[in-house]
Amino acid sequence: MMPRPEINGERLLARLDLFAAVGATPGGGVNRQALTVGDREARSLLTRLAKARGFSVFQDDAANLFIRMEGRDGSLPPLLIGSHLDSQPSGGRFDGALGTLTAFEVLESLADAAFEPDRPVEVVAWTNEEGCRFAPGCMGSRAFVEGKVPAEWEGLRATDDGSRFNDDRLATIEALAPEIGHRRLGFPVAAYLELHIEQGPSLESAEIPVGIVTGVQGTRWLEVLFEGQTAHAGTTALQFRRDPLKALTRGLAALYETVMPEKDDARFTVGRIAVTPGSVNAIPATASCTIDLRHPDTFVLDQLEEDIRTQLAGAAETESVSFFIRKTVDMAPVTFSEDVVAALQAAARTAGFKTRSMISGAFHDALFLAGHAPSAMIFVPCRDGLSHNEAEYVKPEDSVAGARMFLASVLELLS
Ligand code: HGY
Ligand code: MN
Ligand code: MN
Ligand code: MN
Repeated sequence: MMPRPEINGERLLARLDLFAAVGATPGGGVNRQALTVGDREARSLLTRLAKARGFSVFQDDAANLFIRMEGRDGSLPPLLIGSHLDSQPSGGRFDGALGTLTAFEVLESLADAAFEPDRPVEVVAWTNEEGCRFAPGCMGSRAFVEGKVPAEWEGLRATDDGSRFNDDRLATIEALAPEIGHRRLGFPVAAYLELHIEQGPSLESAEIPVGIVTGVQGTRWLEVLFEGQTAHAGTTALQFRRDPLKALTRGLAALYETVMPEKDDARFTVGRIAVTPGSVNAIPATASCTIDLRHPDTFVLDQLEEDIRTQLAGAAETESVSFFIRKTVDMAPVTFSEDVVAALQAAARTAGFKTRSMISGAFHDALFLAGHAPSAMIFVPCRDGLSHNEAEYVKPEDSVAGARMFLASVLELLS
């Protein structure tokens, strides 16, 4: 009788420490932005670990990284599990990495028990989930589902050093090419499962170790630009100014004070703001910002997007400046597969976990995979629900419990 696969908690926790050292920041977090040296170092580390276990490793034209365990019938579409290794510039050591490393720990625990699944099981580390260095987010999973690298990404420039997306994508592929195989973009997948930290407070406050994620809310990113006239700060009377920053701040104040509070389940964030020419004694020529807008309901997103355009255009008119707005990301809300959610609920019963069903406030690669294969997610609690912050933290016992739930779910999906 084959031993039942077991998670090796110590091994997982040691791996989390190992990867937390890649791109480590002084504040205890990580800066492993997509397609940078830090991202490549994490990919190379995971590749070395995978090859040491005898798994085969591949990448595709979007630099997605795959680790394959063979099954009895290699022609069957694999069960795909994973997340991402790229991070925010002041990111935490668990966002993405926990999901990727628990997926790898599941593969290792299957191998430890000489478990031979009917179908292959593959771990994936998706390219550029975060979208902060190159927008949009979830580039790797989107390209995988679409089967191509979208042409409009050709000209993309990195927000940190201005490098070209394609240059960094190809350099990342090149870096591992001698050691691993290459595959075409996109292949049939039996089901996709991703574990991730909740990045919100509800599991921790309810003291529930496992969230069963039934869907993801919608996300839209907008880029806003006001153009006025730069002039002397000391000699230009207020009534003769065409000040784009005054228009931007007036418009944002209206959105913060009146529009957004009416929809308390909406999420409105201005993450980046810039002024040119940026001289202390010159009225700005331009003022620009990014907007991240989220809500579970597409109709409400449409309404809020309309309100944003109206408020900002009105502020531009009041200040006699030009106004431009561009949508760069539009991720519609998704509902995950009822069958996979049911398998997670069955696994939680088998493994003895109390769970809570919830939708995700953050977007994830599973949002795109949901359009390609039956998909769902598992959440684990993180301290104070804090994420996209160097202080992001998951209790060791919660990381291990999440991995055990992940293994139980994989065994359920393979049964
Ligand atoms: O922004 C997001 O929702 C994801 O965490 N990158
Ligand atoms: Mn993430
Ligand atoms: Mn993130
Ligand atoms: Mn994600």
